[in-house]
Amino acid sequence: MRFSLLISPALPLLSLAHPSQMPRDTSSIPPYRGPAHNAVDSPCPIVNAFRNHGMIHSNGSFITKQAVMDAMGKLGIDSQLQNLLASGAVMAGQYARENDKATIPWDNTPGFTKEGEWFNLNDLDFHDFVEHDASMSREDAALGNHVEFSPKVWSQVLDVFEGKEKTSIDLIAKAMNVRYQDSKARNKDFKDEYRLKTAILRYGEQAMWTQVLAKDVESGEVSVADMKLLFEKERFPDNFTAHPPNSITGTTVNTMVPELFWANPGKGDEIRQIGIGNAMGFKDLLHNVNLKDFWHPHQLKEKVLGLYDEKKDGNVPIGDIPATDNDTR
Ligand SMILES: *[C@@H]1O[C@H](CO)[C@@H](O)[C@H](O)[C@H]1NC(C)=O
Ligand SMILES: CC(=O)N[C@H]1CO[C@H](CO)[C@@H](O)[C@@H]1O
Repeated sequence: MRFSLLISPALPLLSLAHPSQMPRDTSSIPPYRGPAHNAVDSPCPIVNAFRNHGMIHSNGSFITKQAVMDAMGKLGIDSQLQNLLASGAVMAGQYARENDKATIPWDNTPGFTKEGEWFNLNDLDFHDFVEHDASMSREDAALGNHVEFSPKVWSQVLDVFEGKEKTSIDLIAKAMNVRYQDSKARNKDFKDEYRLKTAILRYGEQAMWTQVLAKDVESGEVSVADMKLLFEKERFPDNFTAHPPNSITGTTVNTMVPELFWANPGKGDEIRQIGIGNAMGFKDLLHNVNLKDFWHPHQLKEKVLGLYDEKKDGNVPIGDIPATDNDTR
């Protein structure tokens, strides 16, 4: 099964060996040195960790697309996925500057441009573009500070990992649901704002940090201590050995996203909220949208509605979503 949402797995690996058989790069991550005194923050622990390790400017300002791509490369992320993620950051920067943090003009989304290929870390704060509700470690924008790490929000996640040494797909999915339910219960904007793109970002993010920190990219098993270091201190573990080049790709991420989704005890509720209909299935949907649609939400919506229409002919794929919603908390 191939999921083309984040990326199509087209780039041939440059090396003949499978990445997991190559020696890990033990020297690529510079030591932690903390943010500069005038540093700006993003709501993303990994990007802040790049800053804190001096992999991008330690003040978080004027980060070129290439600089953040190089930093991702050092974690073993391949160039296509680097490009997708960095493009999103650059676009968030364009929105933030052009719209002065006003409403996002969803229907006039600019394309990928060559101009302005840089961003500030705090451009990613722009609510509901990259930054989203039901984060694992930040409060919702409507409820408080959506940029800084929130010990209160994070404690909900930690409760799920209580007494465990390692994370797993099941535990991460469970923690995601706890955050989803909390956000839904407390945030009056949730019903309007939590949609397909939010879900894809949320699941994609969990796949990303998990794969960066895990010994085995697709296992979902990360030392809970390392996870805490990343979220709480925004740093990589000491003596962190990053994966070799091209280990983390659109394919590895797109494989884990539906795994997390299936494992989520609240997926029935989430499917209804994101409006893709019970029967269609998240997996089926991921298979049918692509990179360009993703950063162009208007097109994404059209595509989803188009798909939904096509499926109304009675030939509805059931996907792997169980018929009965297991909508427990
Ligand atoms: C941040 O650091 C970069 C690179 O050293 C520099 O060009 C830029 O002026 C700094 N920005 C601020 C706001 O200090
Ligand atoms: C296990 C290991 O290699 N530990 C080393 C981690 O890095 C510090 C210096 O930053 C060394 O002192 C440790 O020996």
